[in-house]
Amino acid sequence: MTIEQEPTVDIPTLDVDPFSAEILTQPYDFHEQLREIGPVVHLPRYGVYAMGRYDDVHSSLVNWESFVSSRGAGLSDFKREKPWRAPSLLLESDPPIHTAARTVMSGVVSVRTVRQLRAGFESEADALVDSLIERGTIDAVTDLAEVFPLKVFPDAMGLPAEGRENLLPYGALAFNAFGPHNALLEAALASAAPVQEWILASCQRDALSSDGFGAQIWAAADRGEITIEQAPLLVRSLLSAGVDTTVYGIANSLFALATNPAQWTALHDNPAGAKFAFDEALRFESPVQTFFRTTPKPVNVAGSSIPEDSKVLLFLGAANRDPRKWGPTADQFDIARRGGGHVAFGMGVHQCVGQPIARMEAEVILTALARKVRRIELVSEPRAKLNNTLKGWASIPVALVPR
Ligand code: Z7Z
Repeated sequence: MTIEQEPTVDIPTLDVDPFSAEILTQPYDFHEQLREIGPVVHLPRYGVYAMGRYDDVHSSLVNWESFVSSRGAGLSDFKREKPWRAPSLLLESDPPIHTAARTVMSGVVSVRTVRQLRAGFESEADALVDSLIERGTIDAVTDLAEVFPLKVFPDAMGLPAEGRENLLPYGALAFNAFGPHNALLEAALASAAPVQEWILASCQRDALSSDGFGAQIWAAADRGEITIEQAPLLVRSLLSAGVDTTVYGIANSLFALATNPAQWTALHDNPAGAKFAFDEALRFESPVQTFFRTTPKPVNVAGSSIPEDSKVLLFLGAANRDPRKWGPTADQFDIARRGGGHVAFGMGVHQCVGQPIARMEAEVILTALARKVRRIELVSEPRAKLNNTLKGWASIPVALVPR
């Protein structure tokens, strides 16, 4: 038993599977239920605790000592189960081990290093948007949101052109693997062996050009800031977390804009607002919907006592629509809101280290579109893409009407 600092209340239970196809595609009613029923909710289906209110999700993310990452950011507790791959030095670690890896990575993907890539990204974006406008009707996912990051990010990493088709399937695997061992994970695992092999090989020094992020990670190992054994794992982190997340983020932004024509018009009238539109889109439909932490000790959250050794599922997507934080229009997409403060990139010591490049990719492609496209209109039903962690689209057929 522990000494409680605060009075405790009973933790309510919800017999719902948040990883079911229904909730993965339409999570928002469930999110509301989760937020309203209490600050902490027990999900007996998986024997885990869950939070969906902004303040509680935020403070749990910041409190890395009570909500650790070293036991995995997925459902699996690394103390009890062998992870599906060697744990990430960044994601699946706590300070002080986390700190050295994080310091190297924030030097590699800094605002300064990313600034030097901007002009190149802008010409890629302009060329892509021009060719898409020429076609008129396109798929905003497979012709745009996948194409742009899959060109500029692997180039920035220093990856060769061959084999890049493995990046999206690897991301799908990594993000499905944070959830339960359901049909989605099974499907991702089915064809994963060659994909995993390619990723592993691509993390080695001689697979990477001498001027990309990959080479800079290896240079940090040469300087002794990390060990030589750690370098390929940090390259793997960028390949795991750097592609699907931005693809989903850009696609979700385009979906929100295409289905809210007045918002597109506002952006078209002021393309400099692209970066704010992206933040609001991340808040409105967060690509990373959930991940887990683990409690090494009992912990009290807003009067609810979570036992030691619990897995805790944090609903970033629910926090980002919590009316307690965002007011009565939380469910509306409004680029004038200035959605900053959302937890779509996480918060605290693990907050997305790739943010500078993710933001720059999104800003550059949305700016090019905003300048050149007067209207973006859905031409048929979008199709959702299912993933245990990511929310997004497999297909968004749109017409681009040039200015
Ligand atoms: O280090 C890694 O391999 C890594 C993988 C996934 C880092 C981060 C993520 C991740 C990103 C997990 C966003 C959840 C949400």
